[in-house]
Amino acid sequence: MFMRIDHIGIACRDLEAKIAFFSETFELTVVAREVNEEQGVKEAMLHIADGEGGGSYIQLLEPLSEDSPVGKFLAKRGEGVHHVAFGVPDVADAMAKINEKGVRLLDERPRHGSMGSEIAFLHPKDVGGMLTELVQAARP
Ligand code: V0V
Ligand code: CO
Repeated sequence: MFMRIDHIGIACRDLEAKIAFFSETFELTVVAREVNEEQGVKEAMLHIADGEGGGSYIQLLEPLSEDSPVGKFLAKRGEGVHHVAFGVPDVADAMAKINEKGVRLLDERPRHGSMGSEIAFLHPKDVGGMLTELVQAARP
């Protein structure tokens, strides 16, 4: 079902400062920047590698408001790893198969994600405490 790790999402207070740190320290290139109102984030994707069905990235996330998912996470836990996203061939199909196994979905249908992807989240309490995202990358 999972083809690769699509991205690791990192919650940060100052997106520009973290972009500078990650790109300079690890020699990574920013390939996309987006404001996603629905998810309450301003985010940047730093490219690591290319894989089957899409690439692998670090996703830096700054909240648009305190009551957004990332805003609440920062208040509760501070900066750090917020979620792990796995690449799947078909997000709706993966959602159905995973939900059948008793894992709660946080989305009833796929949402718009970074770089034209289709995404959905799984409840962290059902995945060993890890907020998990499914990503179907945009077709090239
Ligand atoms: C909360 N919890 C987490 C967590 N956030 N555990 C692990 N990782 C996280 N990131 C724990 C929290 O400590 C609580 O456990 C429990 O889950 C319920 O959390 P809560 O604080 O009561 O509830 P909320 O209101 O903070 O909601 C948490 C959830 C919410 C996960 C339901 O953040 C959500 O719906 N997230 C999905 C959307 C999202 O995160 N979007 C931003 C990324 P205790 O304390 O009760 O034990 S957008 C993105 O990645 C994009 C656009 C992309 O990739 O393209
Ligand atoms: Co993400």
